[in-house]
Amino acid sequence: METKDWERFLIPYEQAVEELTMKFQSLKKQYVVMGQYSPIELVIGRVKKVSSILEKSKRQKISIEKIENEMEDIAGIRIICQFVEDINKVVQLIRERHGKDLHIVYEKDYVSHEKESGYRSYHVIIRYPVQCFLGEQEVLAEIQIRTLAMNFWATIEHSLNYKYKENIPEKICIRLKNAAEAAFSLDQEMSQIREEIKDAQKTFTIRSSTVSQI
Ligand code: 0O2
Repeated sequence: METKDWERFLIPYEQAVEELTMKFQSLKKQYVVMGQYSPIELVIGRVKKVSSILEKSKRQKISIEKIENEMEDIAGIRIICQFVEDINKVVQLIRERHGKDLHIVYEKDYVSHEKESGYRSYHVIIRYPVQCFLGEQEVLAEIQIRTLAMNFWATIEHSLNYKYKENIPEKICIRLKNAAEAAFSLDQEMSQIREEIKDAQKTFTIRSSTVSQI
């Protein structure tokens, strides 16, 4: 494909990323305005670079004609949460939208079933309709939902390892895997601390209301 063709091809993906990012950011804002805890901490969106699309199509043996129907993450949304439990809440929010403004194609749970590399994240593959110049067009998009700790690990590992797996010494891969486990332990520890704070707050509220009744 020529540069102009790629530009045209990517327009609906750019629109999908912009709309979805805005929708999830707005959802976060609504939680804040309503004075409620938001399971969404941060929303990031990106359209895959042409060089990455070509590299992935080569790696996964996807012909150029099939990219549109087979490459699921040209449009990518990343939703970052504070706590592991928030991931399920966000997935639930997305499931509630199925059949409304998006269609869930399938889900990949790399949180309970981490990848060989140590990667953890929850992926929801969706079809998202965008209104284009030539009418409605549905594009595939990947929503990745992960905690701050999972994102910290994935960002660093991606730049070090993911694309150059074969060239990274086994020793470093093992250390990266250990680091992924450490990040997950941190997530679990933070969740426990949060639960204990909640319990302490409940006890405090019950005690202070009993005192005010006396
Ligand atoms: P980008 O835009 O550079 O992040 P494959 O690419 O063949 O492994 P597939 O079949 O498309 O994967 O789906 P999968 O495994 O769910 O991976 C899709 C995306 O998840 C990747 O996109 C990464 O963003 C992320 N991911 C998956 N595995 C790992 C991992 O081991 N480490 C890190 N850091 N990220 C991972 P791309 O293609 O890398 O694109």
